[in-house]
Amino acid sequence: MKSLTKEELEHVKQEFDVIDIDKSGEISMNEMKLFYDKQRDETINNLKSILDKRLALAANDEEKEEMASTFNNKKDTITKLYDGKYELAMAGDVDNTGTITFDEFLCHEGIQVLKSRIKK
Ligand SMILES: [Ca+2]
Repeated sequence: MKSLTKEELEHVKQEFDVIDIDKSGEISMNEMKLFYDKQRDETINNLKSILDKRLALAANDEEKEEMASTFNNKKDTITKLYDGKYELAMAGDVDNTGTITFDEFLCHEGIQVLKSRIKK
């Protein structure tokens, strides 16, 4: 039976504390949403700045339109991705209280850590 190392456990705890904005010891749906919305916005903003640089170099309007449409498609994909991550994270609320306790978070995140270990 594999278990998390002290460092991995510490990392999960740190992540929990980042999401638990009001430090109540539980992650509310709102806190979880904010966490993933922030990641989503950062990802989209990065893409947007790449788009802006490429638009400046575009040869013509047609190319610009194509770039903008590719960007919009990616934006939709990213939005769906983070909505999915949020849904998945809240599915960790096994006792249906509407909040994620550290134990629930650890169950969900701990599995991700162990999975990533297998991939290595
Ligand atoms: Ca909280």
